[in-house]
Amino acid sequence: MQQDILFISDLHIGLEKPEITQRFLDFLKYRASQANALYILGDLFDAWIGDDDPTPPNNKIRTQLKELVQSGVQVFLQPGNRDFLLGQRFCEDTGVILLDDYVVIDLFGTPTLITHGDLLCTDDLAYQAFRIKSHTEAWKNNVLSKPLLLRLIAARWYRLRSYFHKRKKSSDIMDVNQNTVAEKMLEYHCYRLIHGHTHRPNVHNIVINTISAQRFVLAAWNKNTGSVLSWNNQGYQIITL
Ligand SMILES: [Mn+2]
Repeated sequence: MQQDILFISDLHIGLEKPEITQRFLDFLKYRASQANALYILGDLFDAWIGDDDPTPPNNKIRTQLKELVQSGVQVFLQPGNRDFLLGQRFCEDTGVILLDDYVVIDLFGTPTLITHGDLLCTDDLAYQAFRIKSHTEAWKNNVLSKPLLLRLIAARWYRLRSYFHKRKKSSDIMDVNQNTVAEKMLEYHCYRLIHGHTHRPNVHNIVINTISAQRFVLAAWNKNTGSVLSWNNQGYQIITL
């Protein structure tokens, strides 16, 4: 046991990206199994259209996560903007614990705020409006009650649309809003924040009300590499897979 706590996000796993799936399965088996806990901070999947979707590689991932949990490693999952429909059944299947959008954890003595990161991008008004709508029970129930095939088609369409939308938006809008970051850290009394979503990996040293704080931005995984933030009682390191 290396007695560390691992953070990952933005793997965007999907059928057409087998390299990322394989790297994740290997990571669970050989690296996460040595840790105390694993936090997945959203967008593990590129799209999640319901816990009943058996499209590969969903079942392989369910099985490997379950094995990890059964071996004694706690696995926590925060929903991202792509996989916020992950639900109770997925948790029952895997033993993974689903977390709220904002959670404070005790990271070796330092209260640390974790979140996917999309809620911090408050300059993107259109997205935030969609987010409010799509997170209502009525919206989710409406989607999840549709036949699986219809949801599969809709997801393809949605991803295509989102791809073109993203290209139109200015890159500032796609990043976090600094005031929102400060507000949230103050609200949760945390001077350390870990999030993903923006695909702009970095460690930002900031000052909030004269107190120095840190904002860790996790890296997205891609075809060639994966990134893991690892903490132990000595500090942190960023592992490249
Ligand atoms: Mn995201």
